[in-house]
Amino acid sequence: MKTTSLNGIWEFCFTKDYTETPLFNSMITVPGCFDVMPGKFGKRGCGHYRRKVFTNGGKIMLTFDGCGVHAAFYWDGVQIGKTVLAYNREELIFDSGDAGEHELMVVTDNFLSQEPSEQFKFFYDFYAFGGIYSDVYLTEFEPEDIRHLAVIPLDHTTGEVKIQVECFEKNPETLKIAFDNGAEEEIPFASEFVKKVPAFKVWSPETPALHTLTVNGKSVSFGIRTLDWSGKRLLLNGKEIKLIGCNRHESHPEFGPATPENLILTDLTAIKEQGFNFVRGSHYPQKEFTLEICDRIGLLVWEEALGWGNHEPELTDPGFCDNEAEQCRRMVRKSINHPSVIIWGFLNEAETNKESVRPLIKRLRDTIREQDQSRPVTFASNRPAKDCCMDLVDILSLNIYPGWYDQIDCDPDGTTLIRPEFEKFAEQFKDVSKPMIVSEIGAAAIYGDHSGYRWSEEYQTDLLKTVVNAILDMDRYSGVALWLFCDANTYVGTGHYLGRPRGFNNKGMLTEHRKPKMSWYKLHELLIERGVVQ
Ligand code: ADA
Repeated sequence: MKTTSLNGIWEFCFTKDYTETPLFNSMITVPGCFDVMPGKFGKRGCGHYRRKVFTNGGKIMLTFDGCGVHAAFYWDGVQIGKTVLAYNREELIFDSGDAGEHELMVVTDNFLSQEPSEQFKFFYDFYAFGGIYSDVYLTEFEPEDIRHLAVIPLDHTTGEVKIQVECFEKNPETLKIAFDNGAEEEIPFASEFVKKVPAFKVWSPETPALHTLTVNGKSVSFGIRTLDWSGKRLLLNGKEIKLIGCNRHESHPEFGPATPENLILTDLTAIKEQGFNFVRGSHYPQKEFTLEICDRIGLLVWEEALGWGNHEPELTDPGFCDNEAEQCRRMVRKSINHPSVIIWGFLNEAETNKESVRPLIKRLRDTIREQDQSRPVTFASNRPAKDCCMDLVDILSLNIYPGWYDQIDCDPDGTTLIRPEFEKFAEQFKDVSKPMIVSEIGAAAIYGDHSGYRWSEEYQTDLLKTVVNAILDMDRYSGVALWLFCDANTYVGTGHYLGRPRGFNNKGMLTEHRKPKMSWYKLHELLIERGVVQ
């Protein structure tokens, strides 16, 4: 099996719709969004990406790790697939024809439609960029090559792991297995079996030890750690853990979601060095590179399928439901080996106060559990007081904005609303034997506003410090993901409450160009004072 990256320079053309003939008179890099380019910023239309690919002939697999809003894929002019699942992995297996040079073309648009079945809606509070924004690669394989290898840790005290093997077309007679490039063991083929990792080390945020498993030449990296959410506390490797972290969008004004690796590494390292142990990948499946870094630096991740504020008509639409379930399936399959991923999520802030939505929530939970029972499943609810679906999932996750959206006439000090709100939910859920976390909370701050009022760096600082202190003080809460790591592109004028000055969600602790606001520094000091960071 041979995997080759198809990232790099591709021929490119932008057209305003599908009727215009593409001229391919310019170039673009892959990954690369087209609507961050000069002259195309903010435009809706189609990006046509084209390049030559050399193969040895026969069946191949092309993998696209994120493009959209919609995309169609062509090989030598023939359509080989299409997707409506932005941010999700697409694997296309087909006969590439004779050995030699071929043409690969991707046509991807950033049109937002009002169709209920659409996954990326016009009202989402983050900008829908267009293009191929993640890695593309080619895999040339033999029928018996291994397509997918999953390693699921079972016991952090014995190093036992469950291994699942899936081949491309045919199962080989035997499997040659080695851990950490050590001695090879040959066993009869099995699609699932249990092994003990020799001389294993436990993965944790403090000691993010990784292992490698190689089976018939295919290698994957994994970590040994276990999670327990059977009571009110979340346990990592048998010990209670408090998640203190933030939400992060894979976004930058100059790159959209085609964030360069250097930026991802810098963001995640900054989050870790801040003293946070947790990042919620809002609101879509995460890039491989992002998760690889989280594995390596020991940052715990909540990964979720794309969704935002979806309403009953979509949540009961068969097309939307099938797509959301397919997203959940692909997300788990893609990320199963990452020890950093400790929570699976979906459908941020859906209308989960409607009974009619329960079948979908149950379906998504079951889709995830069918593939992985080693991690808890949740969704972030912005209506916890009247939510009727939270009993279906493993963690109670609250998106609440006391001191910002709620009781907005409470000036001068909305921060006094935080603890009472936390106490209210602690009381509401006191008999529910599930961990509870605040999955979003925050306040916007315009960089440089030092008025002390709402929108100032001071107000944001006070609010976030109050939140972190309360979460650290209150036993009922297993953690918080502050909203938001850095300011991120969204829309002005789409009716978002209180508006979105500059076309950004300004609740970042850093600006969109990663300049820290006051809250970033002050929270670090607080985490030192509270003994969270040494
Ligand atoms: C919600 C939502 C976020 C963001 C936030 C806000 O909680 O989940 O994506 O829109 O509100 O800034 O209002």
